[in-house]
Amino acid sequence: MPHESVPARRSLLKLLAAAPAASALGGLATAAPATAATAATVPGIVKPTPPELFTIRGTNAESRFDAFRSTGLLTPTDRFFVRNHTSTPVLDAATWRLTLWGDGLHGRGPVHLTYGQLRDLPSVTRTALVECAGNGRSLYATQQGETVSGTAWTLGAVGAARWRGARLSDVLRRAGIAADAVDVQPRGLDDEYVTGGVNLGRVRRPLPVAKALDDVILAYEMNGEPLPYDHGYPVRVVVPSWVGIASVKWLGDIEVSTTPLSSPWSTDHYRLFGAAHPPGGSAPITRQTLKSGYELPFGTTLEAGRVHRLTGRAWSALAPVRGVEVSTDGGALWRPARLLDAPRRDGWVRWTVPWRPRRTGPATLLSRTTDAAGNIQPERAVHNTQGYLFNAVVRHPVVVVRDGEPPRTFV
Ligand SMILES: Nc1nc2c(c(=O)[nH]1)N[C@H]1C(S)=C(S)[C@@H](COP(=O)(O)O)O[C@H]1N2
Ligand SMILES: [Mo]
Repeated sequence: MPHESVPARRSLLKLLAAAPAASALGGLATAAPATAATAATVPGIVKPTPPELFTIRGTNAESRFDAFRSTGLLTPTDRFFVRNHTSTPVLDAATWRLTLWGDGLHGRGPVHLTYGQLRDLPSVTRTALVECAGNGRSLYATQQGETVSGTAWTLGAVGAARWRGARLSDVLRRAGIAADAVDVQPRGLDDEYVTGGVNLGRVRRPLPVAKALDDVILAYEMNGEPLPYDHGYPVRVVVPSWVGIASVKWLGDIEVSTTPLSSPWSTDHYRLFGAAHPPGGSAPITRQTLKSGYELPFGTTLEAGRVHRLTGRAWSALAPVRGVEVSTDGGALWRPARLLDAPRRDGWVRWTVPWRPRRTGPATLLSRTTDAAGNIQPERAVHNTQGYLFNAVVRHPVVVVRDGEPPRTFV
């Protein structure tokens, strides 16, 4: 467990990163923690992102999938991926307001809610994964030889947390949502996003009323603590089973509309474009897909002649996981892995399989999820130009070495 071997400096950073808790309870000043001078930070991300837990990709921090090995069903904040279009704003719950507005409200005028008023509404607690639509994107290139644009995630743009908050449906009803409202559009308080010289405005994406009234949460707690700054403090949207972009962080306002809404995040991005898709692109993507992965670094070494207890995770946004099969010989022979958790919706299951490699040299480990709706990870994912929804079986390279050879990592 590499994260536990790093000495005291980390505990100090953890304390600093826990600042939202103090500010929510005691009204302390909410200045950004003074971690900028340490190596383990990324500009724009407040919490430490040490290399044993994260891979930095621009303004984003990808979780190392092998760092999930020592965790349970929930992903601790210290290793939960961060996807920021710009940078984490350090907001103050005491002055925060949520504004609901638009022609889809009875009263027409805007409605405001304070943090206290939101917390006074009945709360719900549920586990849900947040997973970027582009999780696994780099595998389109490395595994399928296809060109895609966007952040080159491997498998670590996903995490599971226990979210507590108010139901979006309660908030919408309280604000007076009209019967003929069709879309709502949450928007973040982070900076406007400028890309290729074009200002796309603040991060926002329409959500159909049917989903908004179903199981969406306005979350103020993550794993029993106030939301960390990087994950949306003081309030974020959590849209279970949908692509991560729907779960808007640092929520500031929600437009409620009787006509369909759009944003660059539902028109130019987060649709499927390419030869296999309709000419103008698919409808905006909604649900995530299914995946699985080994909790090992790519290219890691394993000793020949001894039994390795390989572990991994499997998840599906479409139905509970039914089973996981693995192959340790590049896909010729498959056998079932043992599931360590009862499959449930919106979570992942841990699995394990023993492997005693005999021959030294490169080997390819594969894993394949099947879910209760009969979905199964295909051999190839259907290409789309922006590399969304990668669902294919991942070919995980390892190197088997002779007993006693010093461990090395081949990338
Ligand atoms: N306001 C705001 N919300 C946002 C984003 C953002 O940059 N700004 N990124 C989105 C994307 S693309 C993803 S995948 C998830 C990531 O959530 P996390 O950083 O808490 O893991 O947040 C979403 N919500
Ligand atoms: Mo994302």
